[in-house]
Amino acid sequence: MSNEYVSMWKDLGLDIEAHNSLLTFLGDAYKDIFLTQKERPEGMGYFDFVMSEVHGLRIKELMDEKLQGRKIIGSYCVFVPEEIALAANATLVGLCSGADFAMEEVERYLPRNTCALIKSSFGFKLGKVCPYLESADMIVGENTCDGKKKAYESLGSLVDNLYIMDLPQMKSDQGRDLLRNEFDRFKNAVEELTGVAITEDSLKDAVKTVNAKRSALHRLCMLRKADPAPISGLDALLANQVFFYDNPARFTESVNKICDELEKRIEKKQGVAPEKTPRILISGCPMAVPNWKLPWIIETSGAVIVGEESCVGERGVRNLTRDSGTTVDELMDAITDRYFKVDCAIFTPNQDRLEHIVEMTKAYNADGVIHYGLQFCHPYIMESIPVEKALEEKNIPCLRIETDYGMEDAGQVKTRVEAFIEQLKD
Ligand code: BJ8
Repeated sequence: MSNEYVSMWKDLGLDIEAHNSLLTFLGDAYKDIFLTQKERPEGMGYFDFVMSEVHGLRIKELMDEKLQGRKIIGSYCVFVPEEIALAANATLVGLCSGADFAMEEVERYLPRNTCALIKSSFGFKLGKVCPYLESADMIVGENTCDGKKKAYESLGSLVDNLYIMDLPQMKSDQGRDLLRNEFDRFKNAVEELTGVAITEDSLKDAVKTVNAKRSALHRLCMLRKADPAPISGLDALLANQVFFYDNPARFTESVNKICDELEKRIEKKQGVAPEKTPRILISGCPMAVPNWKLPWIIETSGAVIVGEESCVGERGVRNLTRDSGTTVDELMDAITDRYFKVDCAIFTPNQDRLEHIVEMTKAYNADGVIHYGLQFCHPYIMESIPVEKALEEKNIPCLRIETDYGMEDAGQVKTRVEAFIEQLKD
């Protein structure tokens, strides 16, 4: 690692030793899981580079942006509108993490039976290993599940720049009004942070930038309908994960480049696995870097993942924002309408999500669905039962997996996944 990065991390207050061990773990896992895959598209080279520099070059870029007066906003949820941040000269980065860290310390703040995603975020703060969190000028927490809601109360004692966004729990007119009001309040807070007033032009440009990012990922999703699958689920997940860190324009260009390559592969019937390999749709909790356990198990057990019904996946990117508004107010309405469609399991009732999972299964020619619930995540684990029922009604096989970030249950999960894949072959 270059000395320049080490001094940058020191300036950010990272624990250099702990951070080095995290980077070693990340590098090893990446090598074992991603670089051993066969027939990877050449365009994945860009994502390999991004991952090798995820705490290096990208952080340097963010620090340079800060020197030029730009602000960095960190978020834990796809409900935080990137459009508003961009329009006010700020960069939005994702802060969720997918590995256990400093767990003993974490359990001084959170009960043991808290989901791994929340614990991990605390672990990265307490262990001083997340340069994104440390470079953020504002950290946005949102009132989604009870776990996050209460955890942010404790996080407030660990950081001095926490902003809480309230969110509705029902898709009613009142729920939409609440979201619109909260987005207005967020807009005011971001303008105050950056000292930049959002204009119709800046908001329109930001909407276009984010739409382009989402469209590129959507294009990638559509190409995964092909059999043989032109890209592995692991690589597609990686692109979805990088969405939360990368420079938006560069990300869009890189994903579109991969899509060009995939189109050629599809023409030549070239795939990452032979035709008729069992095809899986994953549905459920988001998977943050480096949470690659379940996809890795699935794709080393004789199946290929063809879609993710997840916030790090289609739930996060599927809807675009109308960019036809001619005033800030109209554009804010369009942003509200777009985000109000996100069918997170914190909503009740959440029929749209059930229908969307069935739709996705058909659209991607999936043979079965694996529902991924993080242990202690009540919204998704409880909703996995209606999901399974909705799929059963359509004769779509479903396997419900409940797990965490640890590898202790990997053997057991693999056995269940293998049995499920065998059943799909019958
Ligand atoms: S919009 S899915 S990103 S809240 S896994 S912390 S739900 S107990 S992450 Fe999410 Fe926004 Fe919804 Fe998406 Fe709670 Fe469950 Fe943990 Fe979760």
